[in-house]
Amino acid sequence: MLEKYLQVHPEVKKAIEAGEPVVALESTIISHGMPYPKNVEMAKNVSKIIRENGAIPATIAIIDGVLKVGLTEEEIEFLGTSKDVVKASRRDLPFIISKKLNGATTVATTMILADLAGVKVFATGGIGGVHRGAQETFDISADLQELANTDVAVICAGAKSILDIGLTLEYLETNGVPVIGFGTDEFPAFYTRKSGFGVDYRVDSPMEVATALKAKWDLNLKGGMVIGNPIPNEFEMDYDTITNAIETALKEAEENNIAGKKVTPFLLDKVKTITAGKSLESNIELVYNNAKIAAQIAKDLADINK
Ligand code: PSU
Ligand code: MN
Repeated sequence: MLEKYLQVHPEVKKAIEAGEPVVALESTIISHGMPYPKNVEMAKNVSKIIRENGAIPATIAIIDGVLKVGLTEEEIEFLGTSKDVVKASRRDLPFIISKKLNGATTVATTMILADLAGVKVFATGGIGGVHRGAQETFDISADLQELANTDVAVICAGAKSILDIGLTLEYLETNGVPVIGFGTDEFPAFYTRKSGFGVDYRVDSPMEVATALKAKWDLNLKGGMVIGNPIPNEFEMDYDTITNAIETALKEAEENNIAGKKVTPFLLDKVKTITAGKSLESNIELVYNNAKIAAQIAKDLADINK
């Protein structure tokens, strides 16, 4: 039944069946999160980094209505250049299939498809969350509900302060989603290493994360885990520069009545322009750093499951 919709790349399929480590990657970051050609360059390098760290990369997207786990370089190039790609969250899936569209998967949808294929570890840049002003707008990313329900671990550099980080953490707490600091006691804020908010647990090794994940799922404590891995020191942005850029971007979004799924891509693009591309460089570097740790976690998880 599943095969009717889902196509797992042969190399990825072989690895999953053999219990070898696989790391899922999202595609909204390629189509809506970064401009061409940096997006495609980033996506290819991320796959390379995952291989260098002993796991198989599986970039996830929907091509002509087919759910794909593991893309070819041509498919990555297509997603990075085509204007015809829908930002696909959970509710879009049935229609992207029925209308045979192309879809880029958000964190939420990447988790769903990874789980369907049997991939448990996923690396990205940042998760969606509770937006500032959500008390009025109700703008809360579907990523958070997915983390509550779907058994996939997400390695990210925290949440950007385009979001309300405090409310995002409260939401995750309510929904029973563990929030971990990898080598830190603070939840990272994407472009910066610190957010001013603590994490539930600090862990200092990939094996410790793998052990906790195994325990969680052995006990059927459904849902994911957020592993916050701070951006490396040398790529961190200046706090005032990024804070000012985000404030300006938020103001422009409001003035232009940007709403719904357009909000996050709009803000990312504005921040990039305001910082003259510096935020994009930081964004790319933190994804690489997450890919590396995710591959190591996937490896340790595969080892303890053998
Ligand atoms: N944060 C980034 N880059 C991104 C995204 C978030 O730095 O590309 C994307 C991810 O795919 C995430 C999605 O799942 O935005 C969240 O969108 P929304 O806020 O509309 O749920
Ligand atoms: Mn939203």
